[in-house]
Amino acid sequence: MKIGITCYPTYGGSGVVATELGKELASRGHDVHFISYALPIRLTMTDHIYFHEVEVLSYPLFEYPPYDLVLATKMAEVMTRFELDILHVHYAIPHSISAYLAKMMLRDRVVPFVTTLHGTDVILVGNDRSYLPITRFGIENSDAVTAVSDYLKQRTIQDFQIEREILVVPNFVDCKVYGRASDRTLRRKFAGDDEPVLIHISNFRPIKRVQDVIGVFTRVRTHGKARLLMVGDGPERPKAEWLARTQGVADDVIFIGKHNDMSQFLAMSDVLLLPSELESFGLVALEAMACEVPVIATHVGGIPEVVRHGIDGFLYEVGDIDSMAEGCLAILKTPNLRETLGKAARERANREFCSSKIVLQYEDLYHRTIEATQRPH
Ligand code: GMT
Repeated sequence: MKIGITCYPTYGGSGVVATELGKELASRGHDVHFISYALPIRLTMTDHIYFHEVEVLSYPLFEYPPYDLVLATKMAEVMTRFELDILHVHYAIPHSISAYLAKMMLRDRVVPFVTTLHGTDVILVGNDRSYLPITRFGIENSDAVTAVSDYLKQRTIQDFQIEREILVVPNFVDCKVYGRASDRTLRRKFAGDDEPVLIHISNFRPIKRVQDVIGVFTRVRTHGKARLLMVGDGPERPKAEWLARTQGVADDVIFIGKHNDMSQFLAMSDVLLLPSELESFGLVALEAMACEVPVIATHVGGIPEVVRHGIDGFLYEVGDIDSMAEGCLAILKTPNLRETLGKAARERANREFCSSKIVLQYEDLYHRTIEATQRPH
């Protein structure tokens, strides 16, 4: 197939999922055309992968340059020139609207589009009445819609009064790339052999509650040596750095910043901390599980569909940092518990969320959607 993919190219789960999906599809022989304003961060140009940059013209009249229109124009151009069979957009706003416009612009052919909902697109927009009608329009007029968890599907149906079918296709991980590291060289750069390594990876937005990450670590640190790796960057990073200083743990908290390869940090860590206020899926939890890293997270959104409490890690109420610290200490101090949880987590990631299996679901959906579009109504 010839498949177009549009996503946000910046750091964030939706762009990562779109990029990994495109790479998998290309490795299976499909031609994959990425259409975005920059090269997605994890994208490497290999056979069958193409990138089309959307360049936004600025003009003094435009206080807000209309990216969605330029994107629609580029989508229509790529659809025609490369004879795309289907377009897959990740994140409803504005991508599904641009895809709809592009589809309408074509005269000779119909190129269907699939919209994948990732979470903040629906949940934040759902709370903002100014975007709600256009988001609902995009969802209703997509040729197929998927959501990354059952939670997100139900939330979308409820918030937008959607009646059309929404298919749940969970996020996935490449279990060949994500796994436990046997070589301790990288780990020794950050921690002594007697120091467990806790890790947090995010875009440091308020929804991630980085203050709770520092709070949990501070409590764990009072019971013995430990180190915390903070990977990523975003608006709450200064607050996290300040808290680490004021709570007296700054020497043991390492802020790594943005990085393209998270797998190497997860592969050497002992516990992942994900105390988010909300996650529609929690991709980083799945990536940690594939690396045999137990997860301490919140019982919110789609996280319980990924992490099983007491089997792959432990789930708590939002803000309950005392219990999270207790769970963390149990993992670190109970003999073999980290290994037992880690092995169960890896086994689940491999069995339920392996990229090779999930990509087949998308391929099947593309075939069905193309076929339905060609069928006379
Ligand atoms: O979590 C973020 O702020 C980034 C956001 C995104 O749009 O990239 O992540 C969302 O999509 C990810 C990939 O499907 C999910 O794993 C995250 O749970 C989801 N974030 C939220 O729902 C807050």
